[in-house]
Amino acid sequence: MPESFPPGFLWGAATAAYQIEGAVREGGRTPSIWDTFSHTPGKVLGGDTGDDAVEHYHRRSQDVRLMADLDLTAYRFSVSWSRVQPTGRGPGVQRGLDFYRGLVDELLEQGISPSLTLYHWDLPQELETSGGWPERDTAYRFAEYAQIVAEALGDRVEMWTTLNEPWCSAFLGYGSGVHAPGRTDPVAALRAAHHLNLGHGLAVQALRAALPARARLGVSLNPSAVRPLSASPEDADAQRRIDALANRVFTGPMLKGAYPADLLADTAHLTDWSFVQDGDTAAIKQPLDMLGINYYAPAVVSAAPENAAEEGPRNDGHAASEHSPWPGSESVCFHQPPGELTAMEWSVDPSGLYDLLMRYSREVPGTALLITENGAAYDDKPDPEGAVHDPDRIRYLHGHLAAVHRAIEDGADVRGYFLWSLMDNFEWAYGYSKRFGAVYVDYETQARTPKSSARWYAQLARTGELPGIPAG
Ligand code: IFM
Repeated sequence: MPESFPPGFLWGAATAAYQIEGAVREGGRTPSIWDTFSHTPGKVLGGDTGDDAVEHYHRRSQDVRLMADLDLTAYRFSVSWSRVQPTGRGPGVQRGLDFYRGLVDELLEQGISPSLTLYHWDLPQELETSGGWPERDTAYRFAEYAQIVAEALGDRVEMWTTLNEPWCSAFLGYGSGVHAPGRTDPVAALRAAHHLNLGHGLAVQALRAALPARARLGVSLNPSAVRPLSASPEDADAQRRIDALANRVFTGPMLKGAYPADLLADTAHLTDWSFVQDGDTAAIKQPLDMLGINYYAPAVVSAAPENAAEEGPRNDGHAASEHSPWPGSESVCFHQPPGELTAMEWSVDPSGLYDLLMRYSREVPGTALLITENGAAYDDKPDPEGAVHDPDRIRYLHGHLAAVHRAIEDGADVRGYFLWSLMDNFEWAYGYSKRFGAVYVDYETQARTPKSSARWYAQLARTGELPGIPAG
């Protein structure tokens, strides 16, 4: 029997503004932290930037037709904050808002449900210059921006996500410095995490006030499926520490209304957390209609061995840095699980996705789950006829979708799946060297070619039944 998904299950693909739009100086847009960072020598592989990206700003209609051709029923995109509210303060800019209005209208004409993410890492540079996410004011600015977008698009968008992967914004942006703005201060990273949480809570309140009752609100986290290397108590403690810093630092306040006591204890030598003011955790814990889960690979951790200094670089799946993104738990070791790897050197292990879906089904019963990102990078190349065959990606997707199906059978309320990514794009610190797309982009000509995985996924979107893995 083929694995069938529930009727109405959303079959989508996801992108993010800075990774695809380009046109960074058009329509009144001002620089974001990623413009500054990518133009700083040595920060992005090959000196790549998102200046042109894949020219989606100018190829929007072509890209929507491509989605329709692939039978997608949903599309997840993010809004560039500095395109719609340049500098992050003051009124919205119609030209910027019109771009997204046009995008949404074209999607709706094709029967594709838009899913809008307000923040996918591109803070207006001026707000960073004023202190960025480590400063409380940024949370208020974010809520104001959310209201502007809600007033402009609330009549036509039903699915709203506040933040995408706030862990990356806080800990890669301010801790290890491998993402914009490239700061390497563990306390700034913890402060940023709190103000991202606060921004989320304030934005949900602003969205609820501005949007019609039918709007569905959520957040997309990248929870870590973190596993201990051994059954030792030391490795169990390493797992607990990373679970606190990767997962519960966000789910604690957002879903349960409190920071976990063990997180506060693990970081007490760095900060007393007095930046959390009275009423903050109540403001952060807002009822959510859906929880977005972004999943790529699990993490395997252990306590630091005696000879930790000789261990070599920490292998936690993120771009290498001499600064840790794990404040207070810098000594925890990350291990490469055995088995198949993607081009990111991330292991292929769908059981991590299953485990996360079951975990959050238990922890937040009554909240629908969405897989808001899942996918893999491979070194795709066109054959002499120009076709792009990516059997590894088909196998990756098949395995992960079978895990989603199993979770649904076991009671998880999963409503949709967004493949990362619709098309090849700017992969942050790795520039254009890593291809996650279901659609191949020739960066010289900007021509788009659906890979064989895109056709495979289209069949799934059309039928709701998981296709087999093609032979050969
Ligand atoms: O490309 C990113 C995306 O922007 C956020 N989630 C992970 C993807 C792959 O690294």
